[in-house]
Amino acid sequence: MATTDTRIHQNLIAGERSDAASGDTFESSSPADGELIGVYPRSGAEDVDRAVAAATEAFEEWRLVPAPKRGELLFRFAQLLVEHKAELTDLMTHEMGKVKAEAGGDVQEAIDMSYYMGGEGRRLIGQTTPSELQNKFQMSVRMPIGVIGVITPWNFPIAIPSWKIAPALVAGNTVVFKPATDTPALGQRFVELLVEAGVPDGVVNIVHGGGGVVGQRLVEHPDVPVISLTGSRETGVAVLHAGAERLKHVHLELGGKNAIIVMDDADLDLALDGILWSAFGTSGQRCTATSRVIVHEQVHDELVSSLVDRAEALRLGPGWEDDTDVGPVINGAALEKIHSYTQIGIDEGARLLTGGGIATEGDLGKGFFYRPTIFAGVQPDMRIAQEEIFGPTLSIIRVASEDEAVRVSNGIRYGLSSSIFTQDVNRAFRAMRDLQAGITYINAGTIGAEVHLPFGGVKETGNGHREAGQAALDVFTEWKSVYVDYSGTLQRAQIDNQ
Ligand code: UN1
Repeated sequence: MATTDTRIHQNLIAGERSDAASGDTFESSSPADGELIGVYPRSGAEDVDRAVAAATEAFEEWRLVPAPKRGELLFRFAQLLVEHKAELTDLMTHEMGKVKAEAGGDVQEAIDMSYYMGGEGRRLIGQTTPSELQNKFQMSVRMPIGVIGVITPWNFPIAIPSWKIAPALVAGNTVVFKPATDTPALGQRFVELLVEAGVPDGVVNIVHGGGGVVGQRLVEHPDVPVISLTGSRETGVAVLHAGAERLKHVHLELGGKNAIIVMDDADLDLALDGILWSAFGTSGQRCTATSRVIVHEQVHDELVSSLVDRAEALRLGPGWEDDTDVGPVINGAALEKIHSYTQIGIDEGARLLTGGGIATEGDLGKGFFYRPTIFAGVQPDMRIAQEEIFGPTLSIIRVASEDEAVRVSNGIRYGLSSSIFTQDVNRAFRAMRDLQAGITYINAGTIGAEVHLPFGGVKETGNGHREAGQAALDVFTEWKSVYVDYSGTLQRAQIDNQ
């Protein structure tokens, strides 16, 4: 099977494949069973420099390709993703670990984004406005910026690169792409399909390697004016600091500690479905995952007991098996971190209702599996209710009112996604207004964003930018205002119109 071949891979720079200048490599292996997926270059600063030089050179032609043509390339890419969906889905279950249905959804999100951004090639809409003077015309247009440094995480290894690379390309920029070291094979396939779709040499370059070296050099490189990063809060802060020296545009998509509120009038079966899906889908490794449930005391006991039953019925296993509900977590360090939070929760006095352990029976012992974990009796200020664990760990917080529920939901440093289950339309609208988050769901869990609306968070989830939708273009373009005076005389704005 192609996905189990041990193949040696290379960077792609200026349309040519190359090893790291140092010759160093690293391996990608499956979190489900340790199978070797591939060997990739462990690149260094000089490899990044070559890629940036190639992207800088390619920018001069690419920015002049008419935007509809750039969009057509994305349509071809989307079509190739459709054709390769099964292969990419299978590879994702092996390399990243998520279950088949979710892996297919990840690829589908990239298909949707590529079609959506392809269509932007015929829009990229600016504004025309009247002038305050006669015989003068004015408009604003979006301009490409240059070389975009794209640094992506392993949890959405096909979708997230598309969120950044598709808008970057349609707007006329070129790209140096560093995929996560846990999912290089998927990053590589993504770029190979772009090449097959006809992306010119140097327009998209991939440089494999660690964040400390490749990412760092990209962030510091004087010829990379924009960095788009999805990652941890800590990495985001470091990138922002490093980019500040050159006044770079730094687009950050960081953590979450998202809550589902369940009110006393909620459809509890629906809420249970939403919680299970949002808390344990992708083994909780989404920035939009639900890690807190804030439940009204009237329905607390009923909800919690059904939730525990349903969580215990989830089957752990490799993502490629049809009956797996929950796949592995990404690596040994993640497993340890997640497990350490179980001890933290116990030490803080929360009640561990289920899970809380590493699963090792049978073949699970070959991978990084953690049991779906539920704590009750959680206080809003406990570390397990404040810090992003990025695993299948859920904290239940009991509240007495809608006000308290909203206050607790907001009482964190992050602000990505939020949700309320209620049948009361007035409550739903108040929640829409009052929940401090970039995304609010009514009667649905905290995951399920679509590509044509802005995606991102408030507070420390980011720095104000958005991905997806038209909003993404703001990251990858600069506005230029153009004034055309056809009066043949000097007309002074703010003076000659008096
Ligand atoms: C992420 O977790 O980094 O809404 C992205 C969702 C997905 C995207 C998640 N469409 O959960």
